[in-house]
Amino acid sequence: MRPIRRRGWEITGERLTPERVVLGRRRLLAGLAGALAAAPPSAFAQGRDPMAWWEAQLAADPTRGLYPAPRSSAYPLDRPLTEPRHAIAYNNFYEFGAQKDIWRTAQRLETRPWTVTIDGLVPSPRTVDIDDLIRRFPLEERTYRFRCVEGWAMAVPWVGFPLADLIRWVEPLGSARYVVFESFQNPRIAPGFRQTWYPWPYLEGFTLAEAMNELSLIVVGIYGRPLPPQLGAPIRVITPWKYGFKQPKSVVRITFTDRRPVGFWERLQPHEYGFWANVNPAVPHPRWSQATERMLGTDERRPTLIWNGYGEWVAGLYEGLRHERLFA
Ligand SMILES: Nc1nc2c(c(=O)[nH]1)N[C@H]1C(S)=C(S)[C@@H](COP(=O)(O)O)O[C@H]1N2
Ligand SMILES: [Mo]
Repeated sequence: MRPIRRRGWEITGERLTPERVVLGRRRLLAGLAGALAAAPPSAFAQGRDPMAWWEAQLAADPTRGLYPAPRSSAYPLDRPLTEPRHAIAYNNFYEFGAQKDIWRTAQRLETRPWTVTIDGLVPSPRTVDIDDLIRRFPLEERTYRFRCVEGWAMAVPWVGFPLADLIRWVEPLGSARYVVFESFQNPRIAPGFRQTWYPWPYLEGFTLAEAMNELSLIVVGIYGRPLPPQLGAPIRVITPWKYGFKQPKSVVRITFTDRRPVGFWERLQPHEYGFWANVNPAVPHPRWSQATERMLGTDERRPTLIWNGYGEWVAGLYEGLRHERLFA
């Protein structure tokens, strides 16, 4: 944990590790003990190269034959793609720890067998095997910008299918107004669950209109391959106009509901994180400016784009909602 020595405006959120709660000393010590106890004993012996790990996993992945997926030209980028080695080694995945280098611990995630339960306000709740789910919809590749609320950003080719396709398949009841995504919860493999002050499981939700937007993607791959565990294998959500914390990894449950969900970070720090969390350079986080962002793997800072540059697709979703806290 880093103490805050300067005011938020003078330092970026990234350096403040902002998504961490300001913990009491006792909790901090308990957390450290838990993390040490759960550290894989042979972690160092297993190698320090995340690309090599990823390579090794591919051979066993039952969906590898679905790649490469055709790239959609509808979502051009205004910047170079982030190099894979940076995107796969600088992550937020609090189940595996609150540092950015959790990639190695995340290799403990067992991504097969894996099922996703779809329930709530649907005519027929179901639990589907991940490989059946992935094969049900045609995969495509899309290059998207990605922006973490901490001030770092990347541009990556995701592989997946529109969330709208899944929703049309499930045909939620007319009373459904939100869709909620819940991440895996297995304390046996992930040390973060011992940090009991976090409101596990990680979950986030969207209005049905947001979820049906053509940009909303169910993601199963990146850079022409299945996702590595640290990026949320075997299945995650991407809504590129929102801050990264709105986009749960390693999803096991998709629930349709008529009640607005309170997400993981909103539950933890409601004065800092809200339901909408749309990217906006003009609305600072309570502890730092959002005017610029750093591209992963570089020292380059770029101006943050309103709606992360996706206003053409999504601004209309929020007309008439100006009284809401749309940008935090
Ligand atoms: N289950 C889960 N999903 C999560 C998180 C997390 O800690 N746990 N972190 C979120 C945050 S804050 C960000 S910025 C992105 C990071 O995605 P990446 O590591 O693939 O870049 O994942 C989001 N989804
Ligand atoms: Mo984030």
